[in-house]
Amino acid sequence: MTLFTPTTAPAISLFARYPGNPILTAAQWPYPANSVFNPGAVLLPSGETLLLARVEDRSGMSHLTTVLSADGLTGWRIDTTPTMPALPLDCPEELWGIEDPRIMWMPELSRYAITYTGYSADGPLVCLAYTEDFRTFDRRGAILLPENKDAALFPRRFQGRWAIIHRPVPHLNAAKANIWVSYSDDMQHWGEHTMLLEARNGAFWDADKIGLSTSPIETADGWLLIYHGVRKTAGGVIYRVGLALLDIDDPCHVLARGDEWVFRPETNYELTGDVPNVVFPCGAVLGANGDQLRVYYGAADTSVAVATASLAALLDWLKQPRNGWRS
Ligand code: BMA
Repeated sequence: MTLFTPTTAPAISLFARYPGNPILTAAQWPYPANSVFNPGAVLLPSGETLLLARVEDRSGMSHLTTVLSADGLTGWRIDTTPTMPALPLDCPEELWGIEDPRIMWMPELSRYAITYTGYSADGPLVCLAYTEDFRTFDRRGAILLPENKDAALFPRRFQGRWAIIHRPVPHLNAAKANIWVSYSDDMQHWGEHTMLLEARNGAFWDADKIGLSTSPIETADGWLLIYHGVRKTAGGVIYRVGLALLDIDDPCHVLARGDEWVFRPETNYELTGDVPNVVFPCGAVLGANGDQLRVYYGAADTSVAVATASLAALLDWLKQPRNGWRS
């Protein structure tokens, strides 16, 4: 059982919202859109920040569109047509759209891997595509069975095998949804399924349902995980964000996990929208100074916002004995 120890310093000060939020909305879109949210993010070799935004069209289906900025905050250039449309005729796993991409540069493959949710007739499942340029996409189809989402790859092999984090839901109306790790020789066939983080119980902010937010972030102390927890309340669900740290050589080994959330819906654009009370990061980029992390998130399933944090401060916060850290 986890015992709860209150802190003296409010964890919320770890993240600072960009004053220009929301940075992307449907009103700016070059073609009709209902909402723009939950973008994957990557820093390109040119230094530009690329977001692959989820765009929900006016039928309710989502596709992905590339957006670029020199500083990752302003001057966003939006593709004028959907960059990665769903292809329901060729890919049945994309019947009702594609959602919530996570991006990882894979040095061994010299390509980016995009893990995203395919909304199939049998529910959400994890799909994989590769790209070199965010113009053409080499789709590899569904790599994990439904219901499953919130998947991201590690950028290199562990003892010869690739590893993926994902969030299966064991059965319809299951009481709990936890975060798992699986392994593969070829990134197509996955096994050795291992539970990584369990949703907590009772009143915890991350009771019952959790999922990975951004792709794992490599640090000197281990893999930083930013994850979301879903709290069910009488007023609806609240999506908040927490932190965990994994062993750098063994991603199944959890070094630390915070008891408290570190980011929650607070502003008008997070509290109101198509789905109120949601902050849902899918991408993070480390700035040139190697410390400032820009976390891109969907706000209320309606717009895209960004918050910054010091990577060192996040790790210091996690590396407290009360978060399970043993130095
Ligand atoms: C999750 C996903 C996200 C969405 C969130 C809040 O289950 O479907 O795409 O942002 O719910 O509605």
